[in-house]
This record gives sequence, structure tokens and C-alpha cells, in this order.
Amino acid sequence: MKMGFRWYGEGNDTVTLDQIKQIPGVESIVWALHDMAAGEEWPMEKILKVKEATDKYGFNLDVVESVNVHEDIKLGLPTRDKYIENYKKTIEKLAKVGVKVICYNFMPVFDWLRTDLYKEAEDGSTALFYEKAKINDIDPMELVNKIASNPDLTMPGWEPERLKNLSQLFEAYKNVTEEDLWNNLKYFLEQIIPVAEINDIKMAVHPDDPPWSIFGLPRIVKDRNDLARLLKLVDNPYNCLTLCSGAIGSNPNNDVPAMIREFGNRIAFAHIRNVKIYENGDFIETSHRTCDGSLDICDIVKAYHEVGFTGYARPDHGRHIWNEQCRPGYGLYDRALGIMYIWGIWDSLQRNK
Ligand code: CS2
Ligand code: MN
Repeated sequence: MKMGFRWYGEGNDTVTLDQIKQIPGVESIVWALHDMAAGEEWPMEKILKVKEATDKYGFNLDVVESVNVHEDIKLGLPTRDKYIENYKKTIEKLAKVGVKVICYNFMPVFDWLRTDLYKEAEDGSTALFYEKAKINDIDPMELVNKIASNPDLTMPGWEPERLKNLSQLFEAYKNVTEEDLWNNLKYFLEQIIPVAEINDIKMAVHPDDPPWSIFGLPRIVKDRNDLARLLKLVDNPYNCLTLCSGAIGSNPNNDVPAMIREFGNRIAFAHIRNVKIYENGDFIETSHRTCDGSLDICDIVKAYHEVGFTGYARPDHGRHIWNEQCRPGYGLYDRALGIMYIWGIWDSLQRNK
């Protein structure tokens, strides 16, 4: 298992590369050009700038999260072809700096969704929270204003340019069924995977977060059967998964360790984090420790160990602790603690092999 840490780039992150360097065992910076709109071709100069910054610290750039998929591709519009061409050109450029995995998602309109970014826990820490009942009542625009209101730290997946045409987007998806979305994903992968293969880059889809339909929008990467269908859609070792335990695991019917044991050789990127799920379906992000949440992180790491996982992992989100001012979910402290918990389990499994 190779450990990575998500970093938003120079001047765009409260966490510095100096700090990341001091977290034990981090080899990869998980990165992206966060100022590029979905569908645009990434310029080589900008890619090289990130490489220059991370080279100084000896980090590799093996994992990109994410090259976002333009809505026209998800909608299956005729204009999709030009965006797919741009995606291919971006893949070719990323290969030049040694990228091995591209994480992406196929969620219409919204990426991840929460109702509260700073829900306070008893110990005074705060974390991302999802209140099921609120989603049923709230107007999507109200939620967008709440989530995207911090102009200094754009939330990935909530970029202003993506959300400015929200009502048109909802209109465009009105008659798009889940089967349509599957067909559009197939069309995309049939074109992208051969290019990814030639360039030795694995395409790793991130599950829907949360793994159910929201605001009546179709969603198709929600459970074990979806993952199995997705891998068969284009049955090629470069068509892979980002298995996000916290995303897919926020549905208690999803057995994350079983998914790892079943799909291990097609998981290119592991997002490891815990969530506490309440009886009414609400959930909150917790520390990584198994006893703090509803997911068995010990068994999740054990499953990766059992399948001989040699891919990339990252701690995914963390809580906000010790008064850290940071992008929600992406502070230094709790993610660093998460890494140490993962290493603790991993190292003891290695020893007892
Ligand atoms: C998620 C997503 O893993 C995460 O942090 O909150 O934002 C994820 O980055 C994207 O869905 C991947 O494309
Ligand atoms: Mn994730």
C-alpha cells in the first residue's frame, strides 16, 4: 500500500508540503489543477508547475483527484465528443509526469453532499454531517449557497462555475434515467479506457457520496452490484475503482470489507475513513478509529492486506481538531492521525504475516 495525501496546491491549501513531509510514510501528493473547469484540456505548463513544487520534497504525482467529467458527457449530449477529446489529451499529458491513477466520479450536478460542514461533537471537534430529513426539505440552491459560501477555499465538487447554471442543469437531467446514465458512462469509458491503457494510467471511479439518489437526480455507483456492473462495462484492468469507505459505507447495507475482498485487484485507489451512521439515516464523519464510527476500519485495512493491495491509499477526510482553520474535511491534524491509525493496523498485520 502506498500512502498519499490530498493537497490543493500552492496558495490554495492551508496545509503545506513541509508539513505533509513530516507525516510518516507519505509518498504521493494527491493533486489536481483545481482552477480548471470540467471539460477543459489541462495545460502542460500548469502540470509542470505542480511537479516542480512537489519534486523539491521528493513526492510523486502518481494520483490525480480528480479530472472532472463535463456534465454534457454525463447527459450524453452531442457536444460530449469534444470534451472526451480534451479528456484524452489531458490523460496523455498527465502520463508525461508519471501519473498512474486518475480518480473521477460520475455523479450528476453535485459531487459529495452534506448539510453541515462544522457539526460539533461532544469533544469540541467539528466534522462534516449529513442530516437526511433536511435534504428532503431544503431547496438545492439554499444548500449550494451554504456549502459554497467561502470564497477563499473553494470546495472540490462545488466550484462556482459548475453551480451557476443549477436550474438549467436540473432541467437537463429531468428525463435522464439511471439506465441513460449507465449508457453515457459506457460511451465515455469505451473511448477513454484504451487511451488510459496506452498511457498506463488507471481510471478509478469514486462512488457516489452519499450512495443514494438526491434531489431526484440519477446516481449509479452506490453498491456492490453497481461496482460489479461498472467493472464489466469495459472489462479492462485499467477500468478501476476508487473505493471510498466513508462514501459507499454510509449506507449500512454496504459491506466495505467484502467489496475489497471481491474487487481488490481492480481497486487502484483506497479512500479510508470512518463515519458514524445513526438510526434515522443521518451520518457524521468521525476519527478513523473503528470504535468511533460505524465502519470497521480494522477489517477494511485487513481486507486490503489480505488481497495484497499494492495500490494507493489516502486517509480521505478528517475532522477539524485543535482549532485548525482549514478547508472542511481537509485539515492536517486529523488526517495525519488517520494515517497513523492505518499504518498501525497495516504494520501489525505485516509483522504477523
Ligand atoms: C470526496 C469527493 O473523496 C472525497 O474527498 O469528498 O470530493 C471526491 O474527491 C470526488 O468525488 C472524486 O471525484
Ligand atoms: Mn472519498
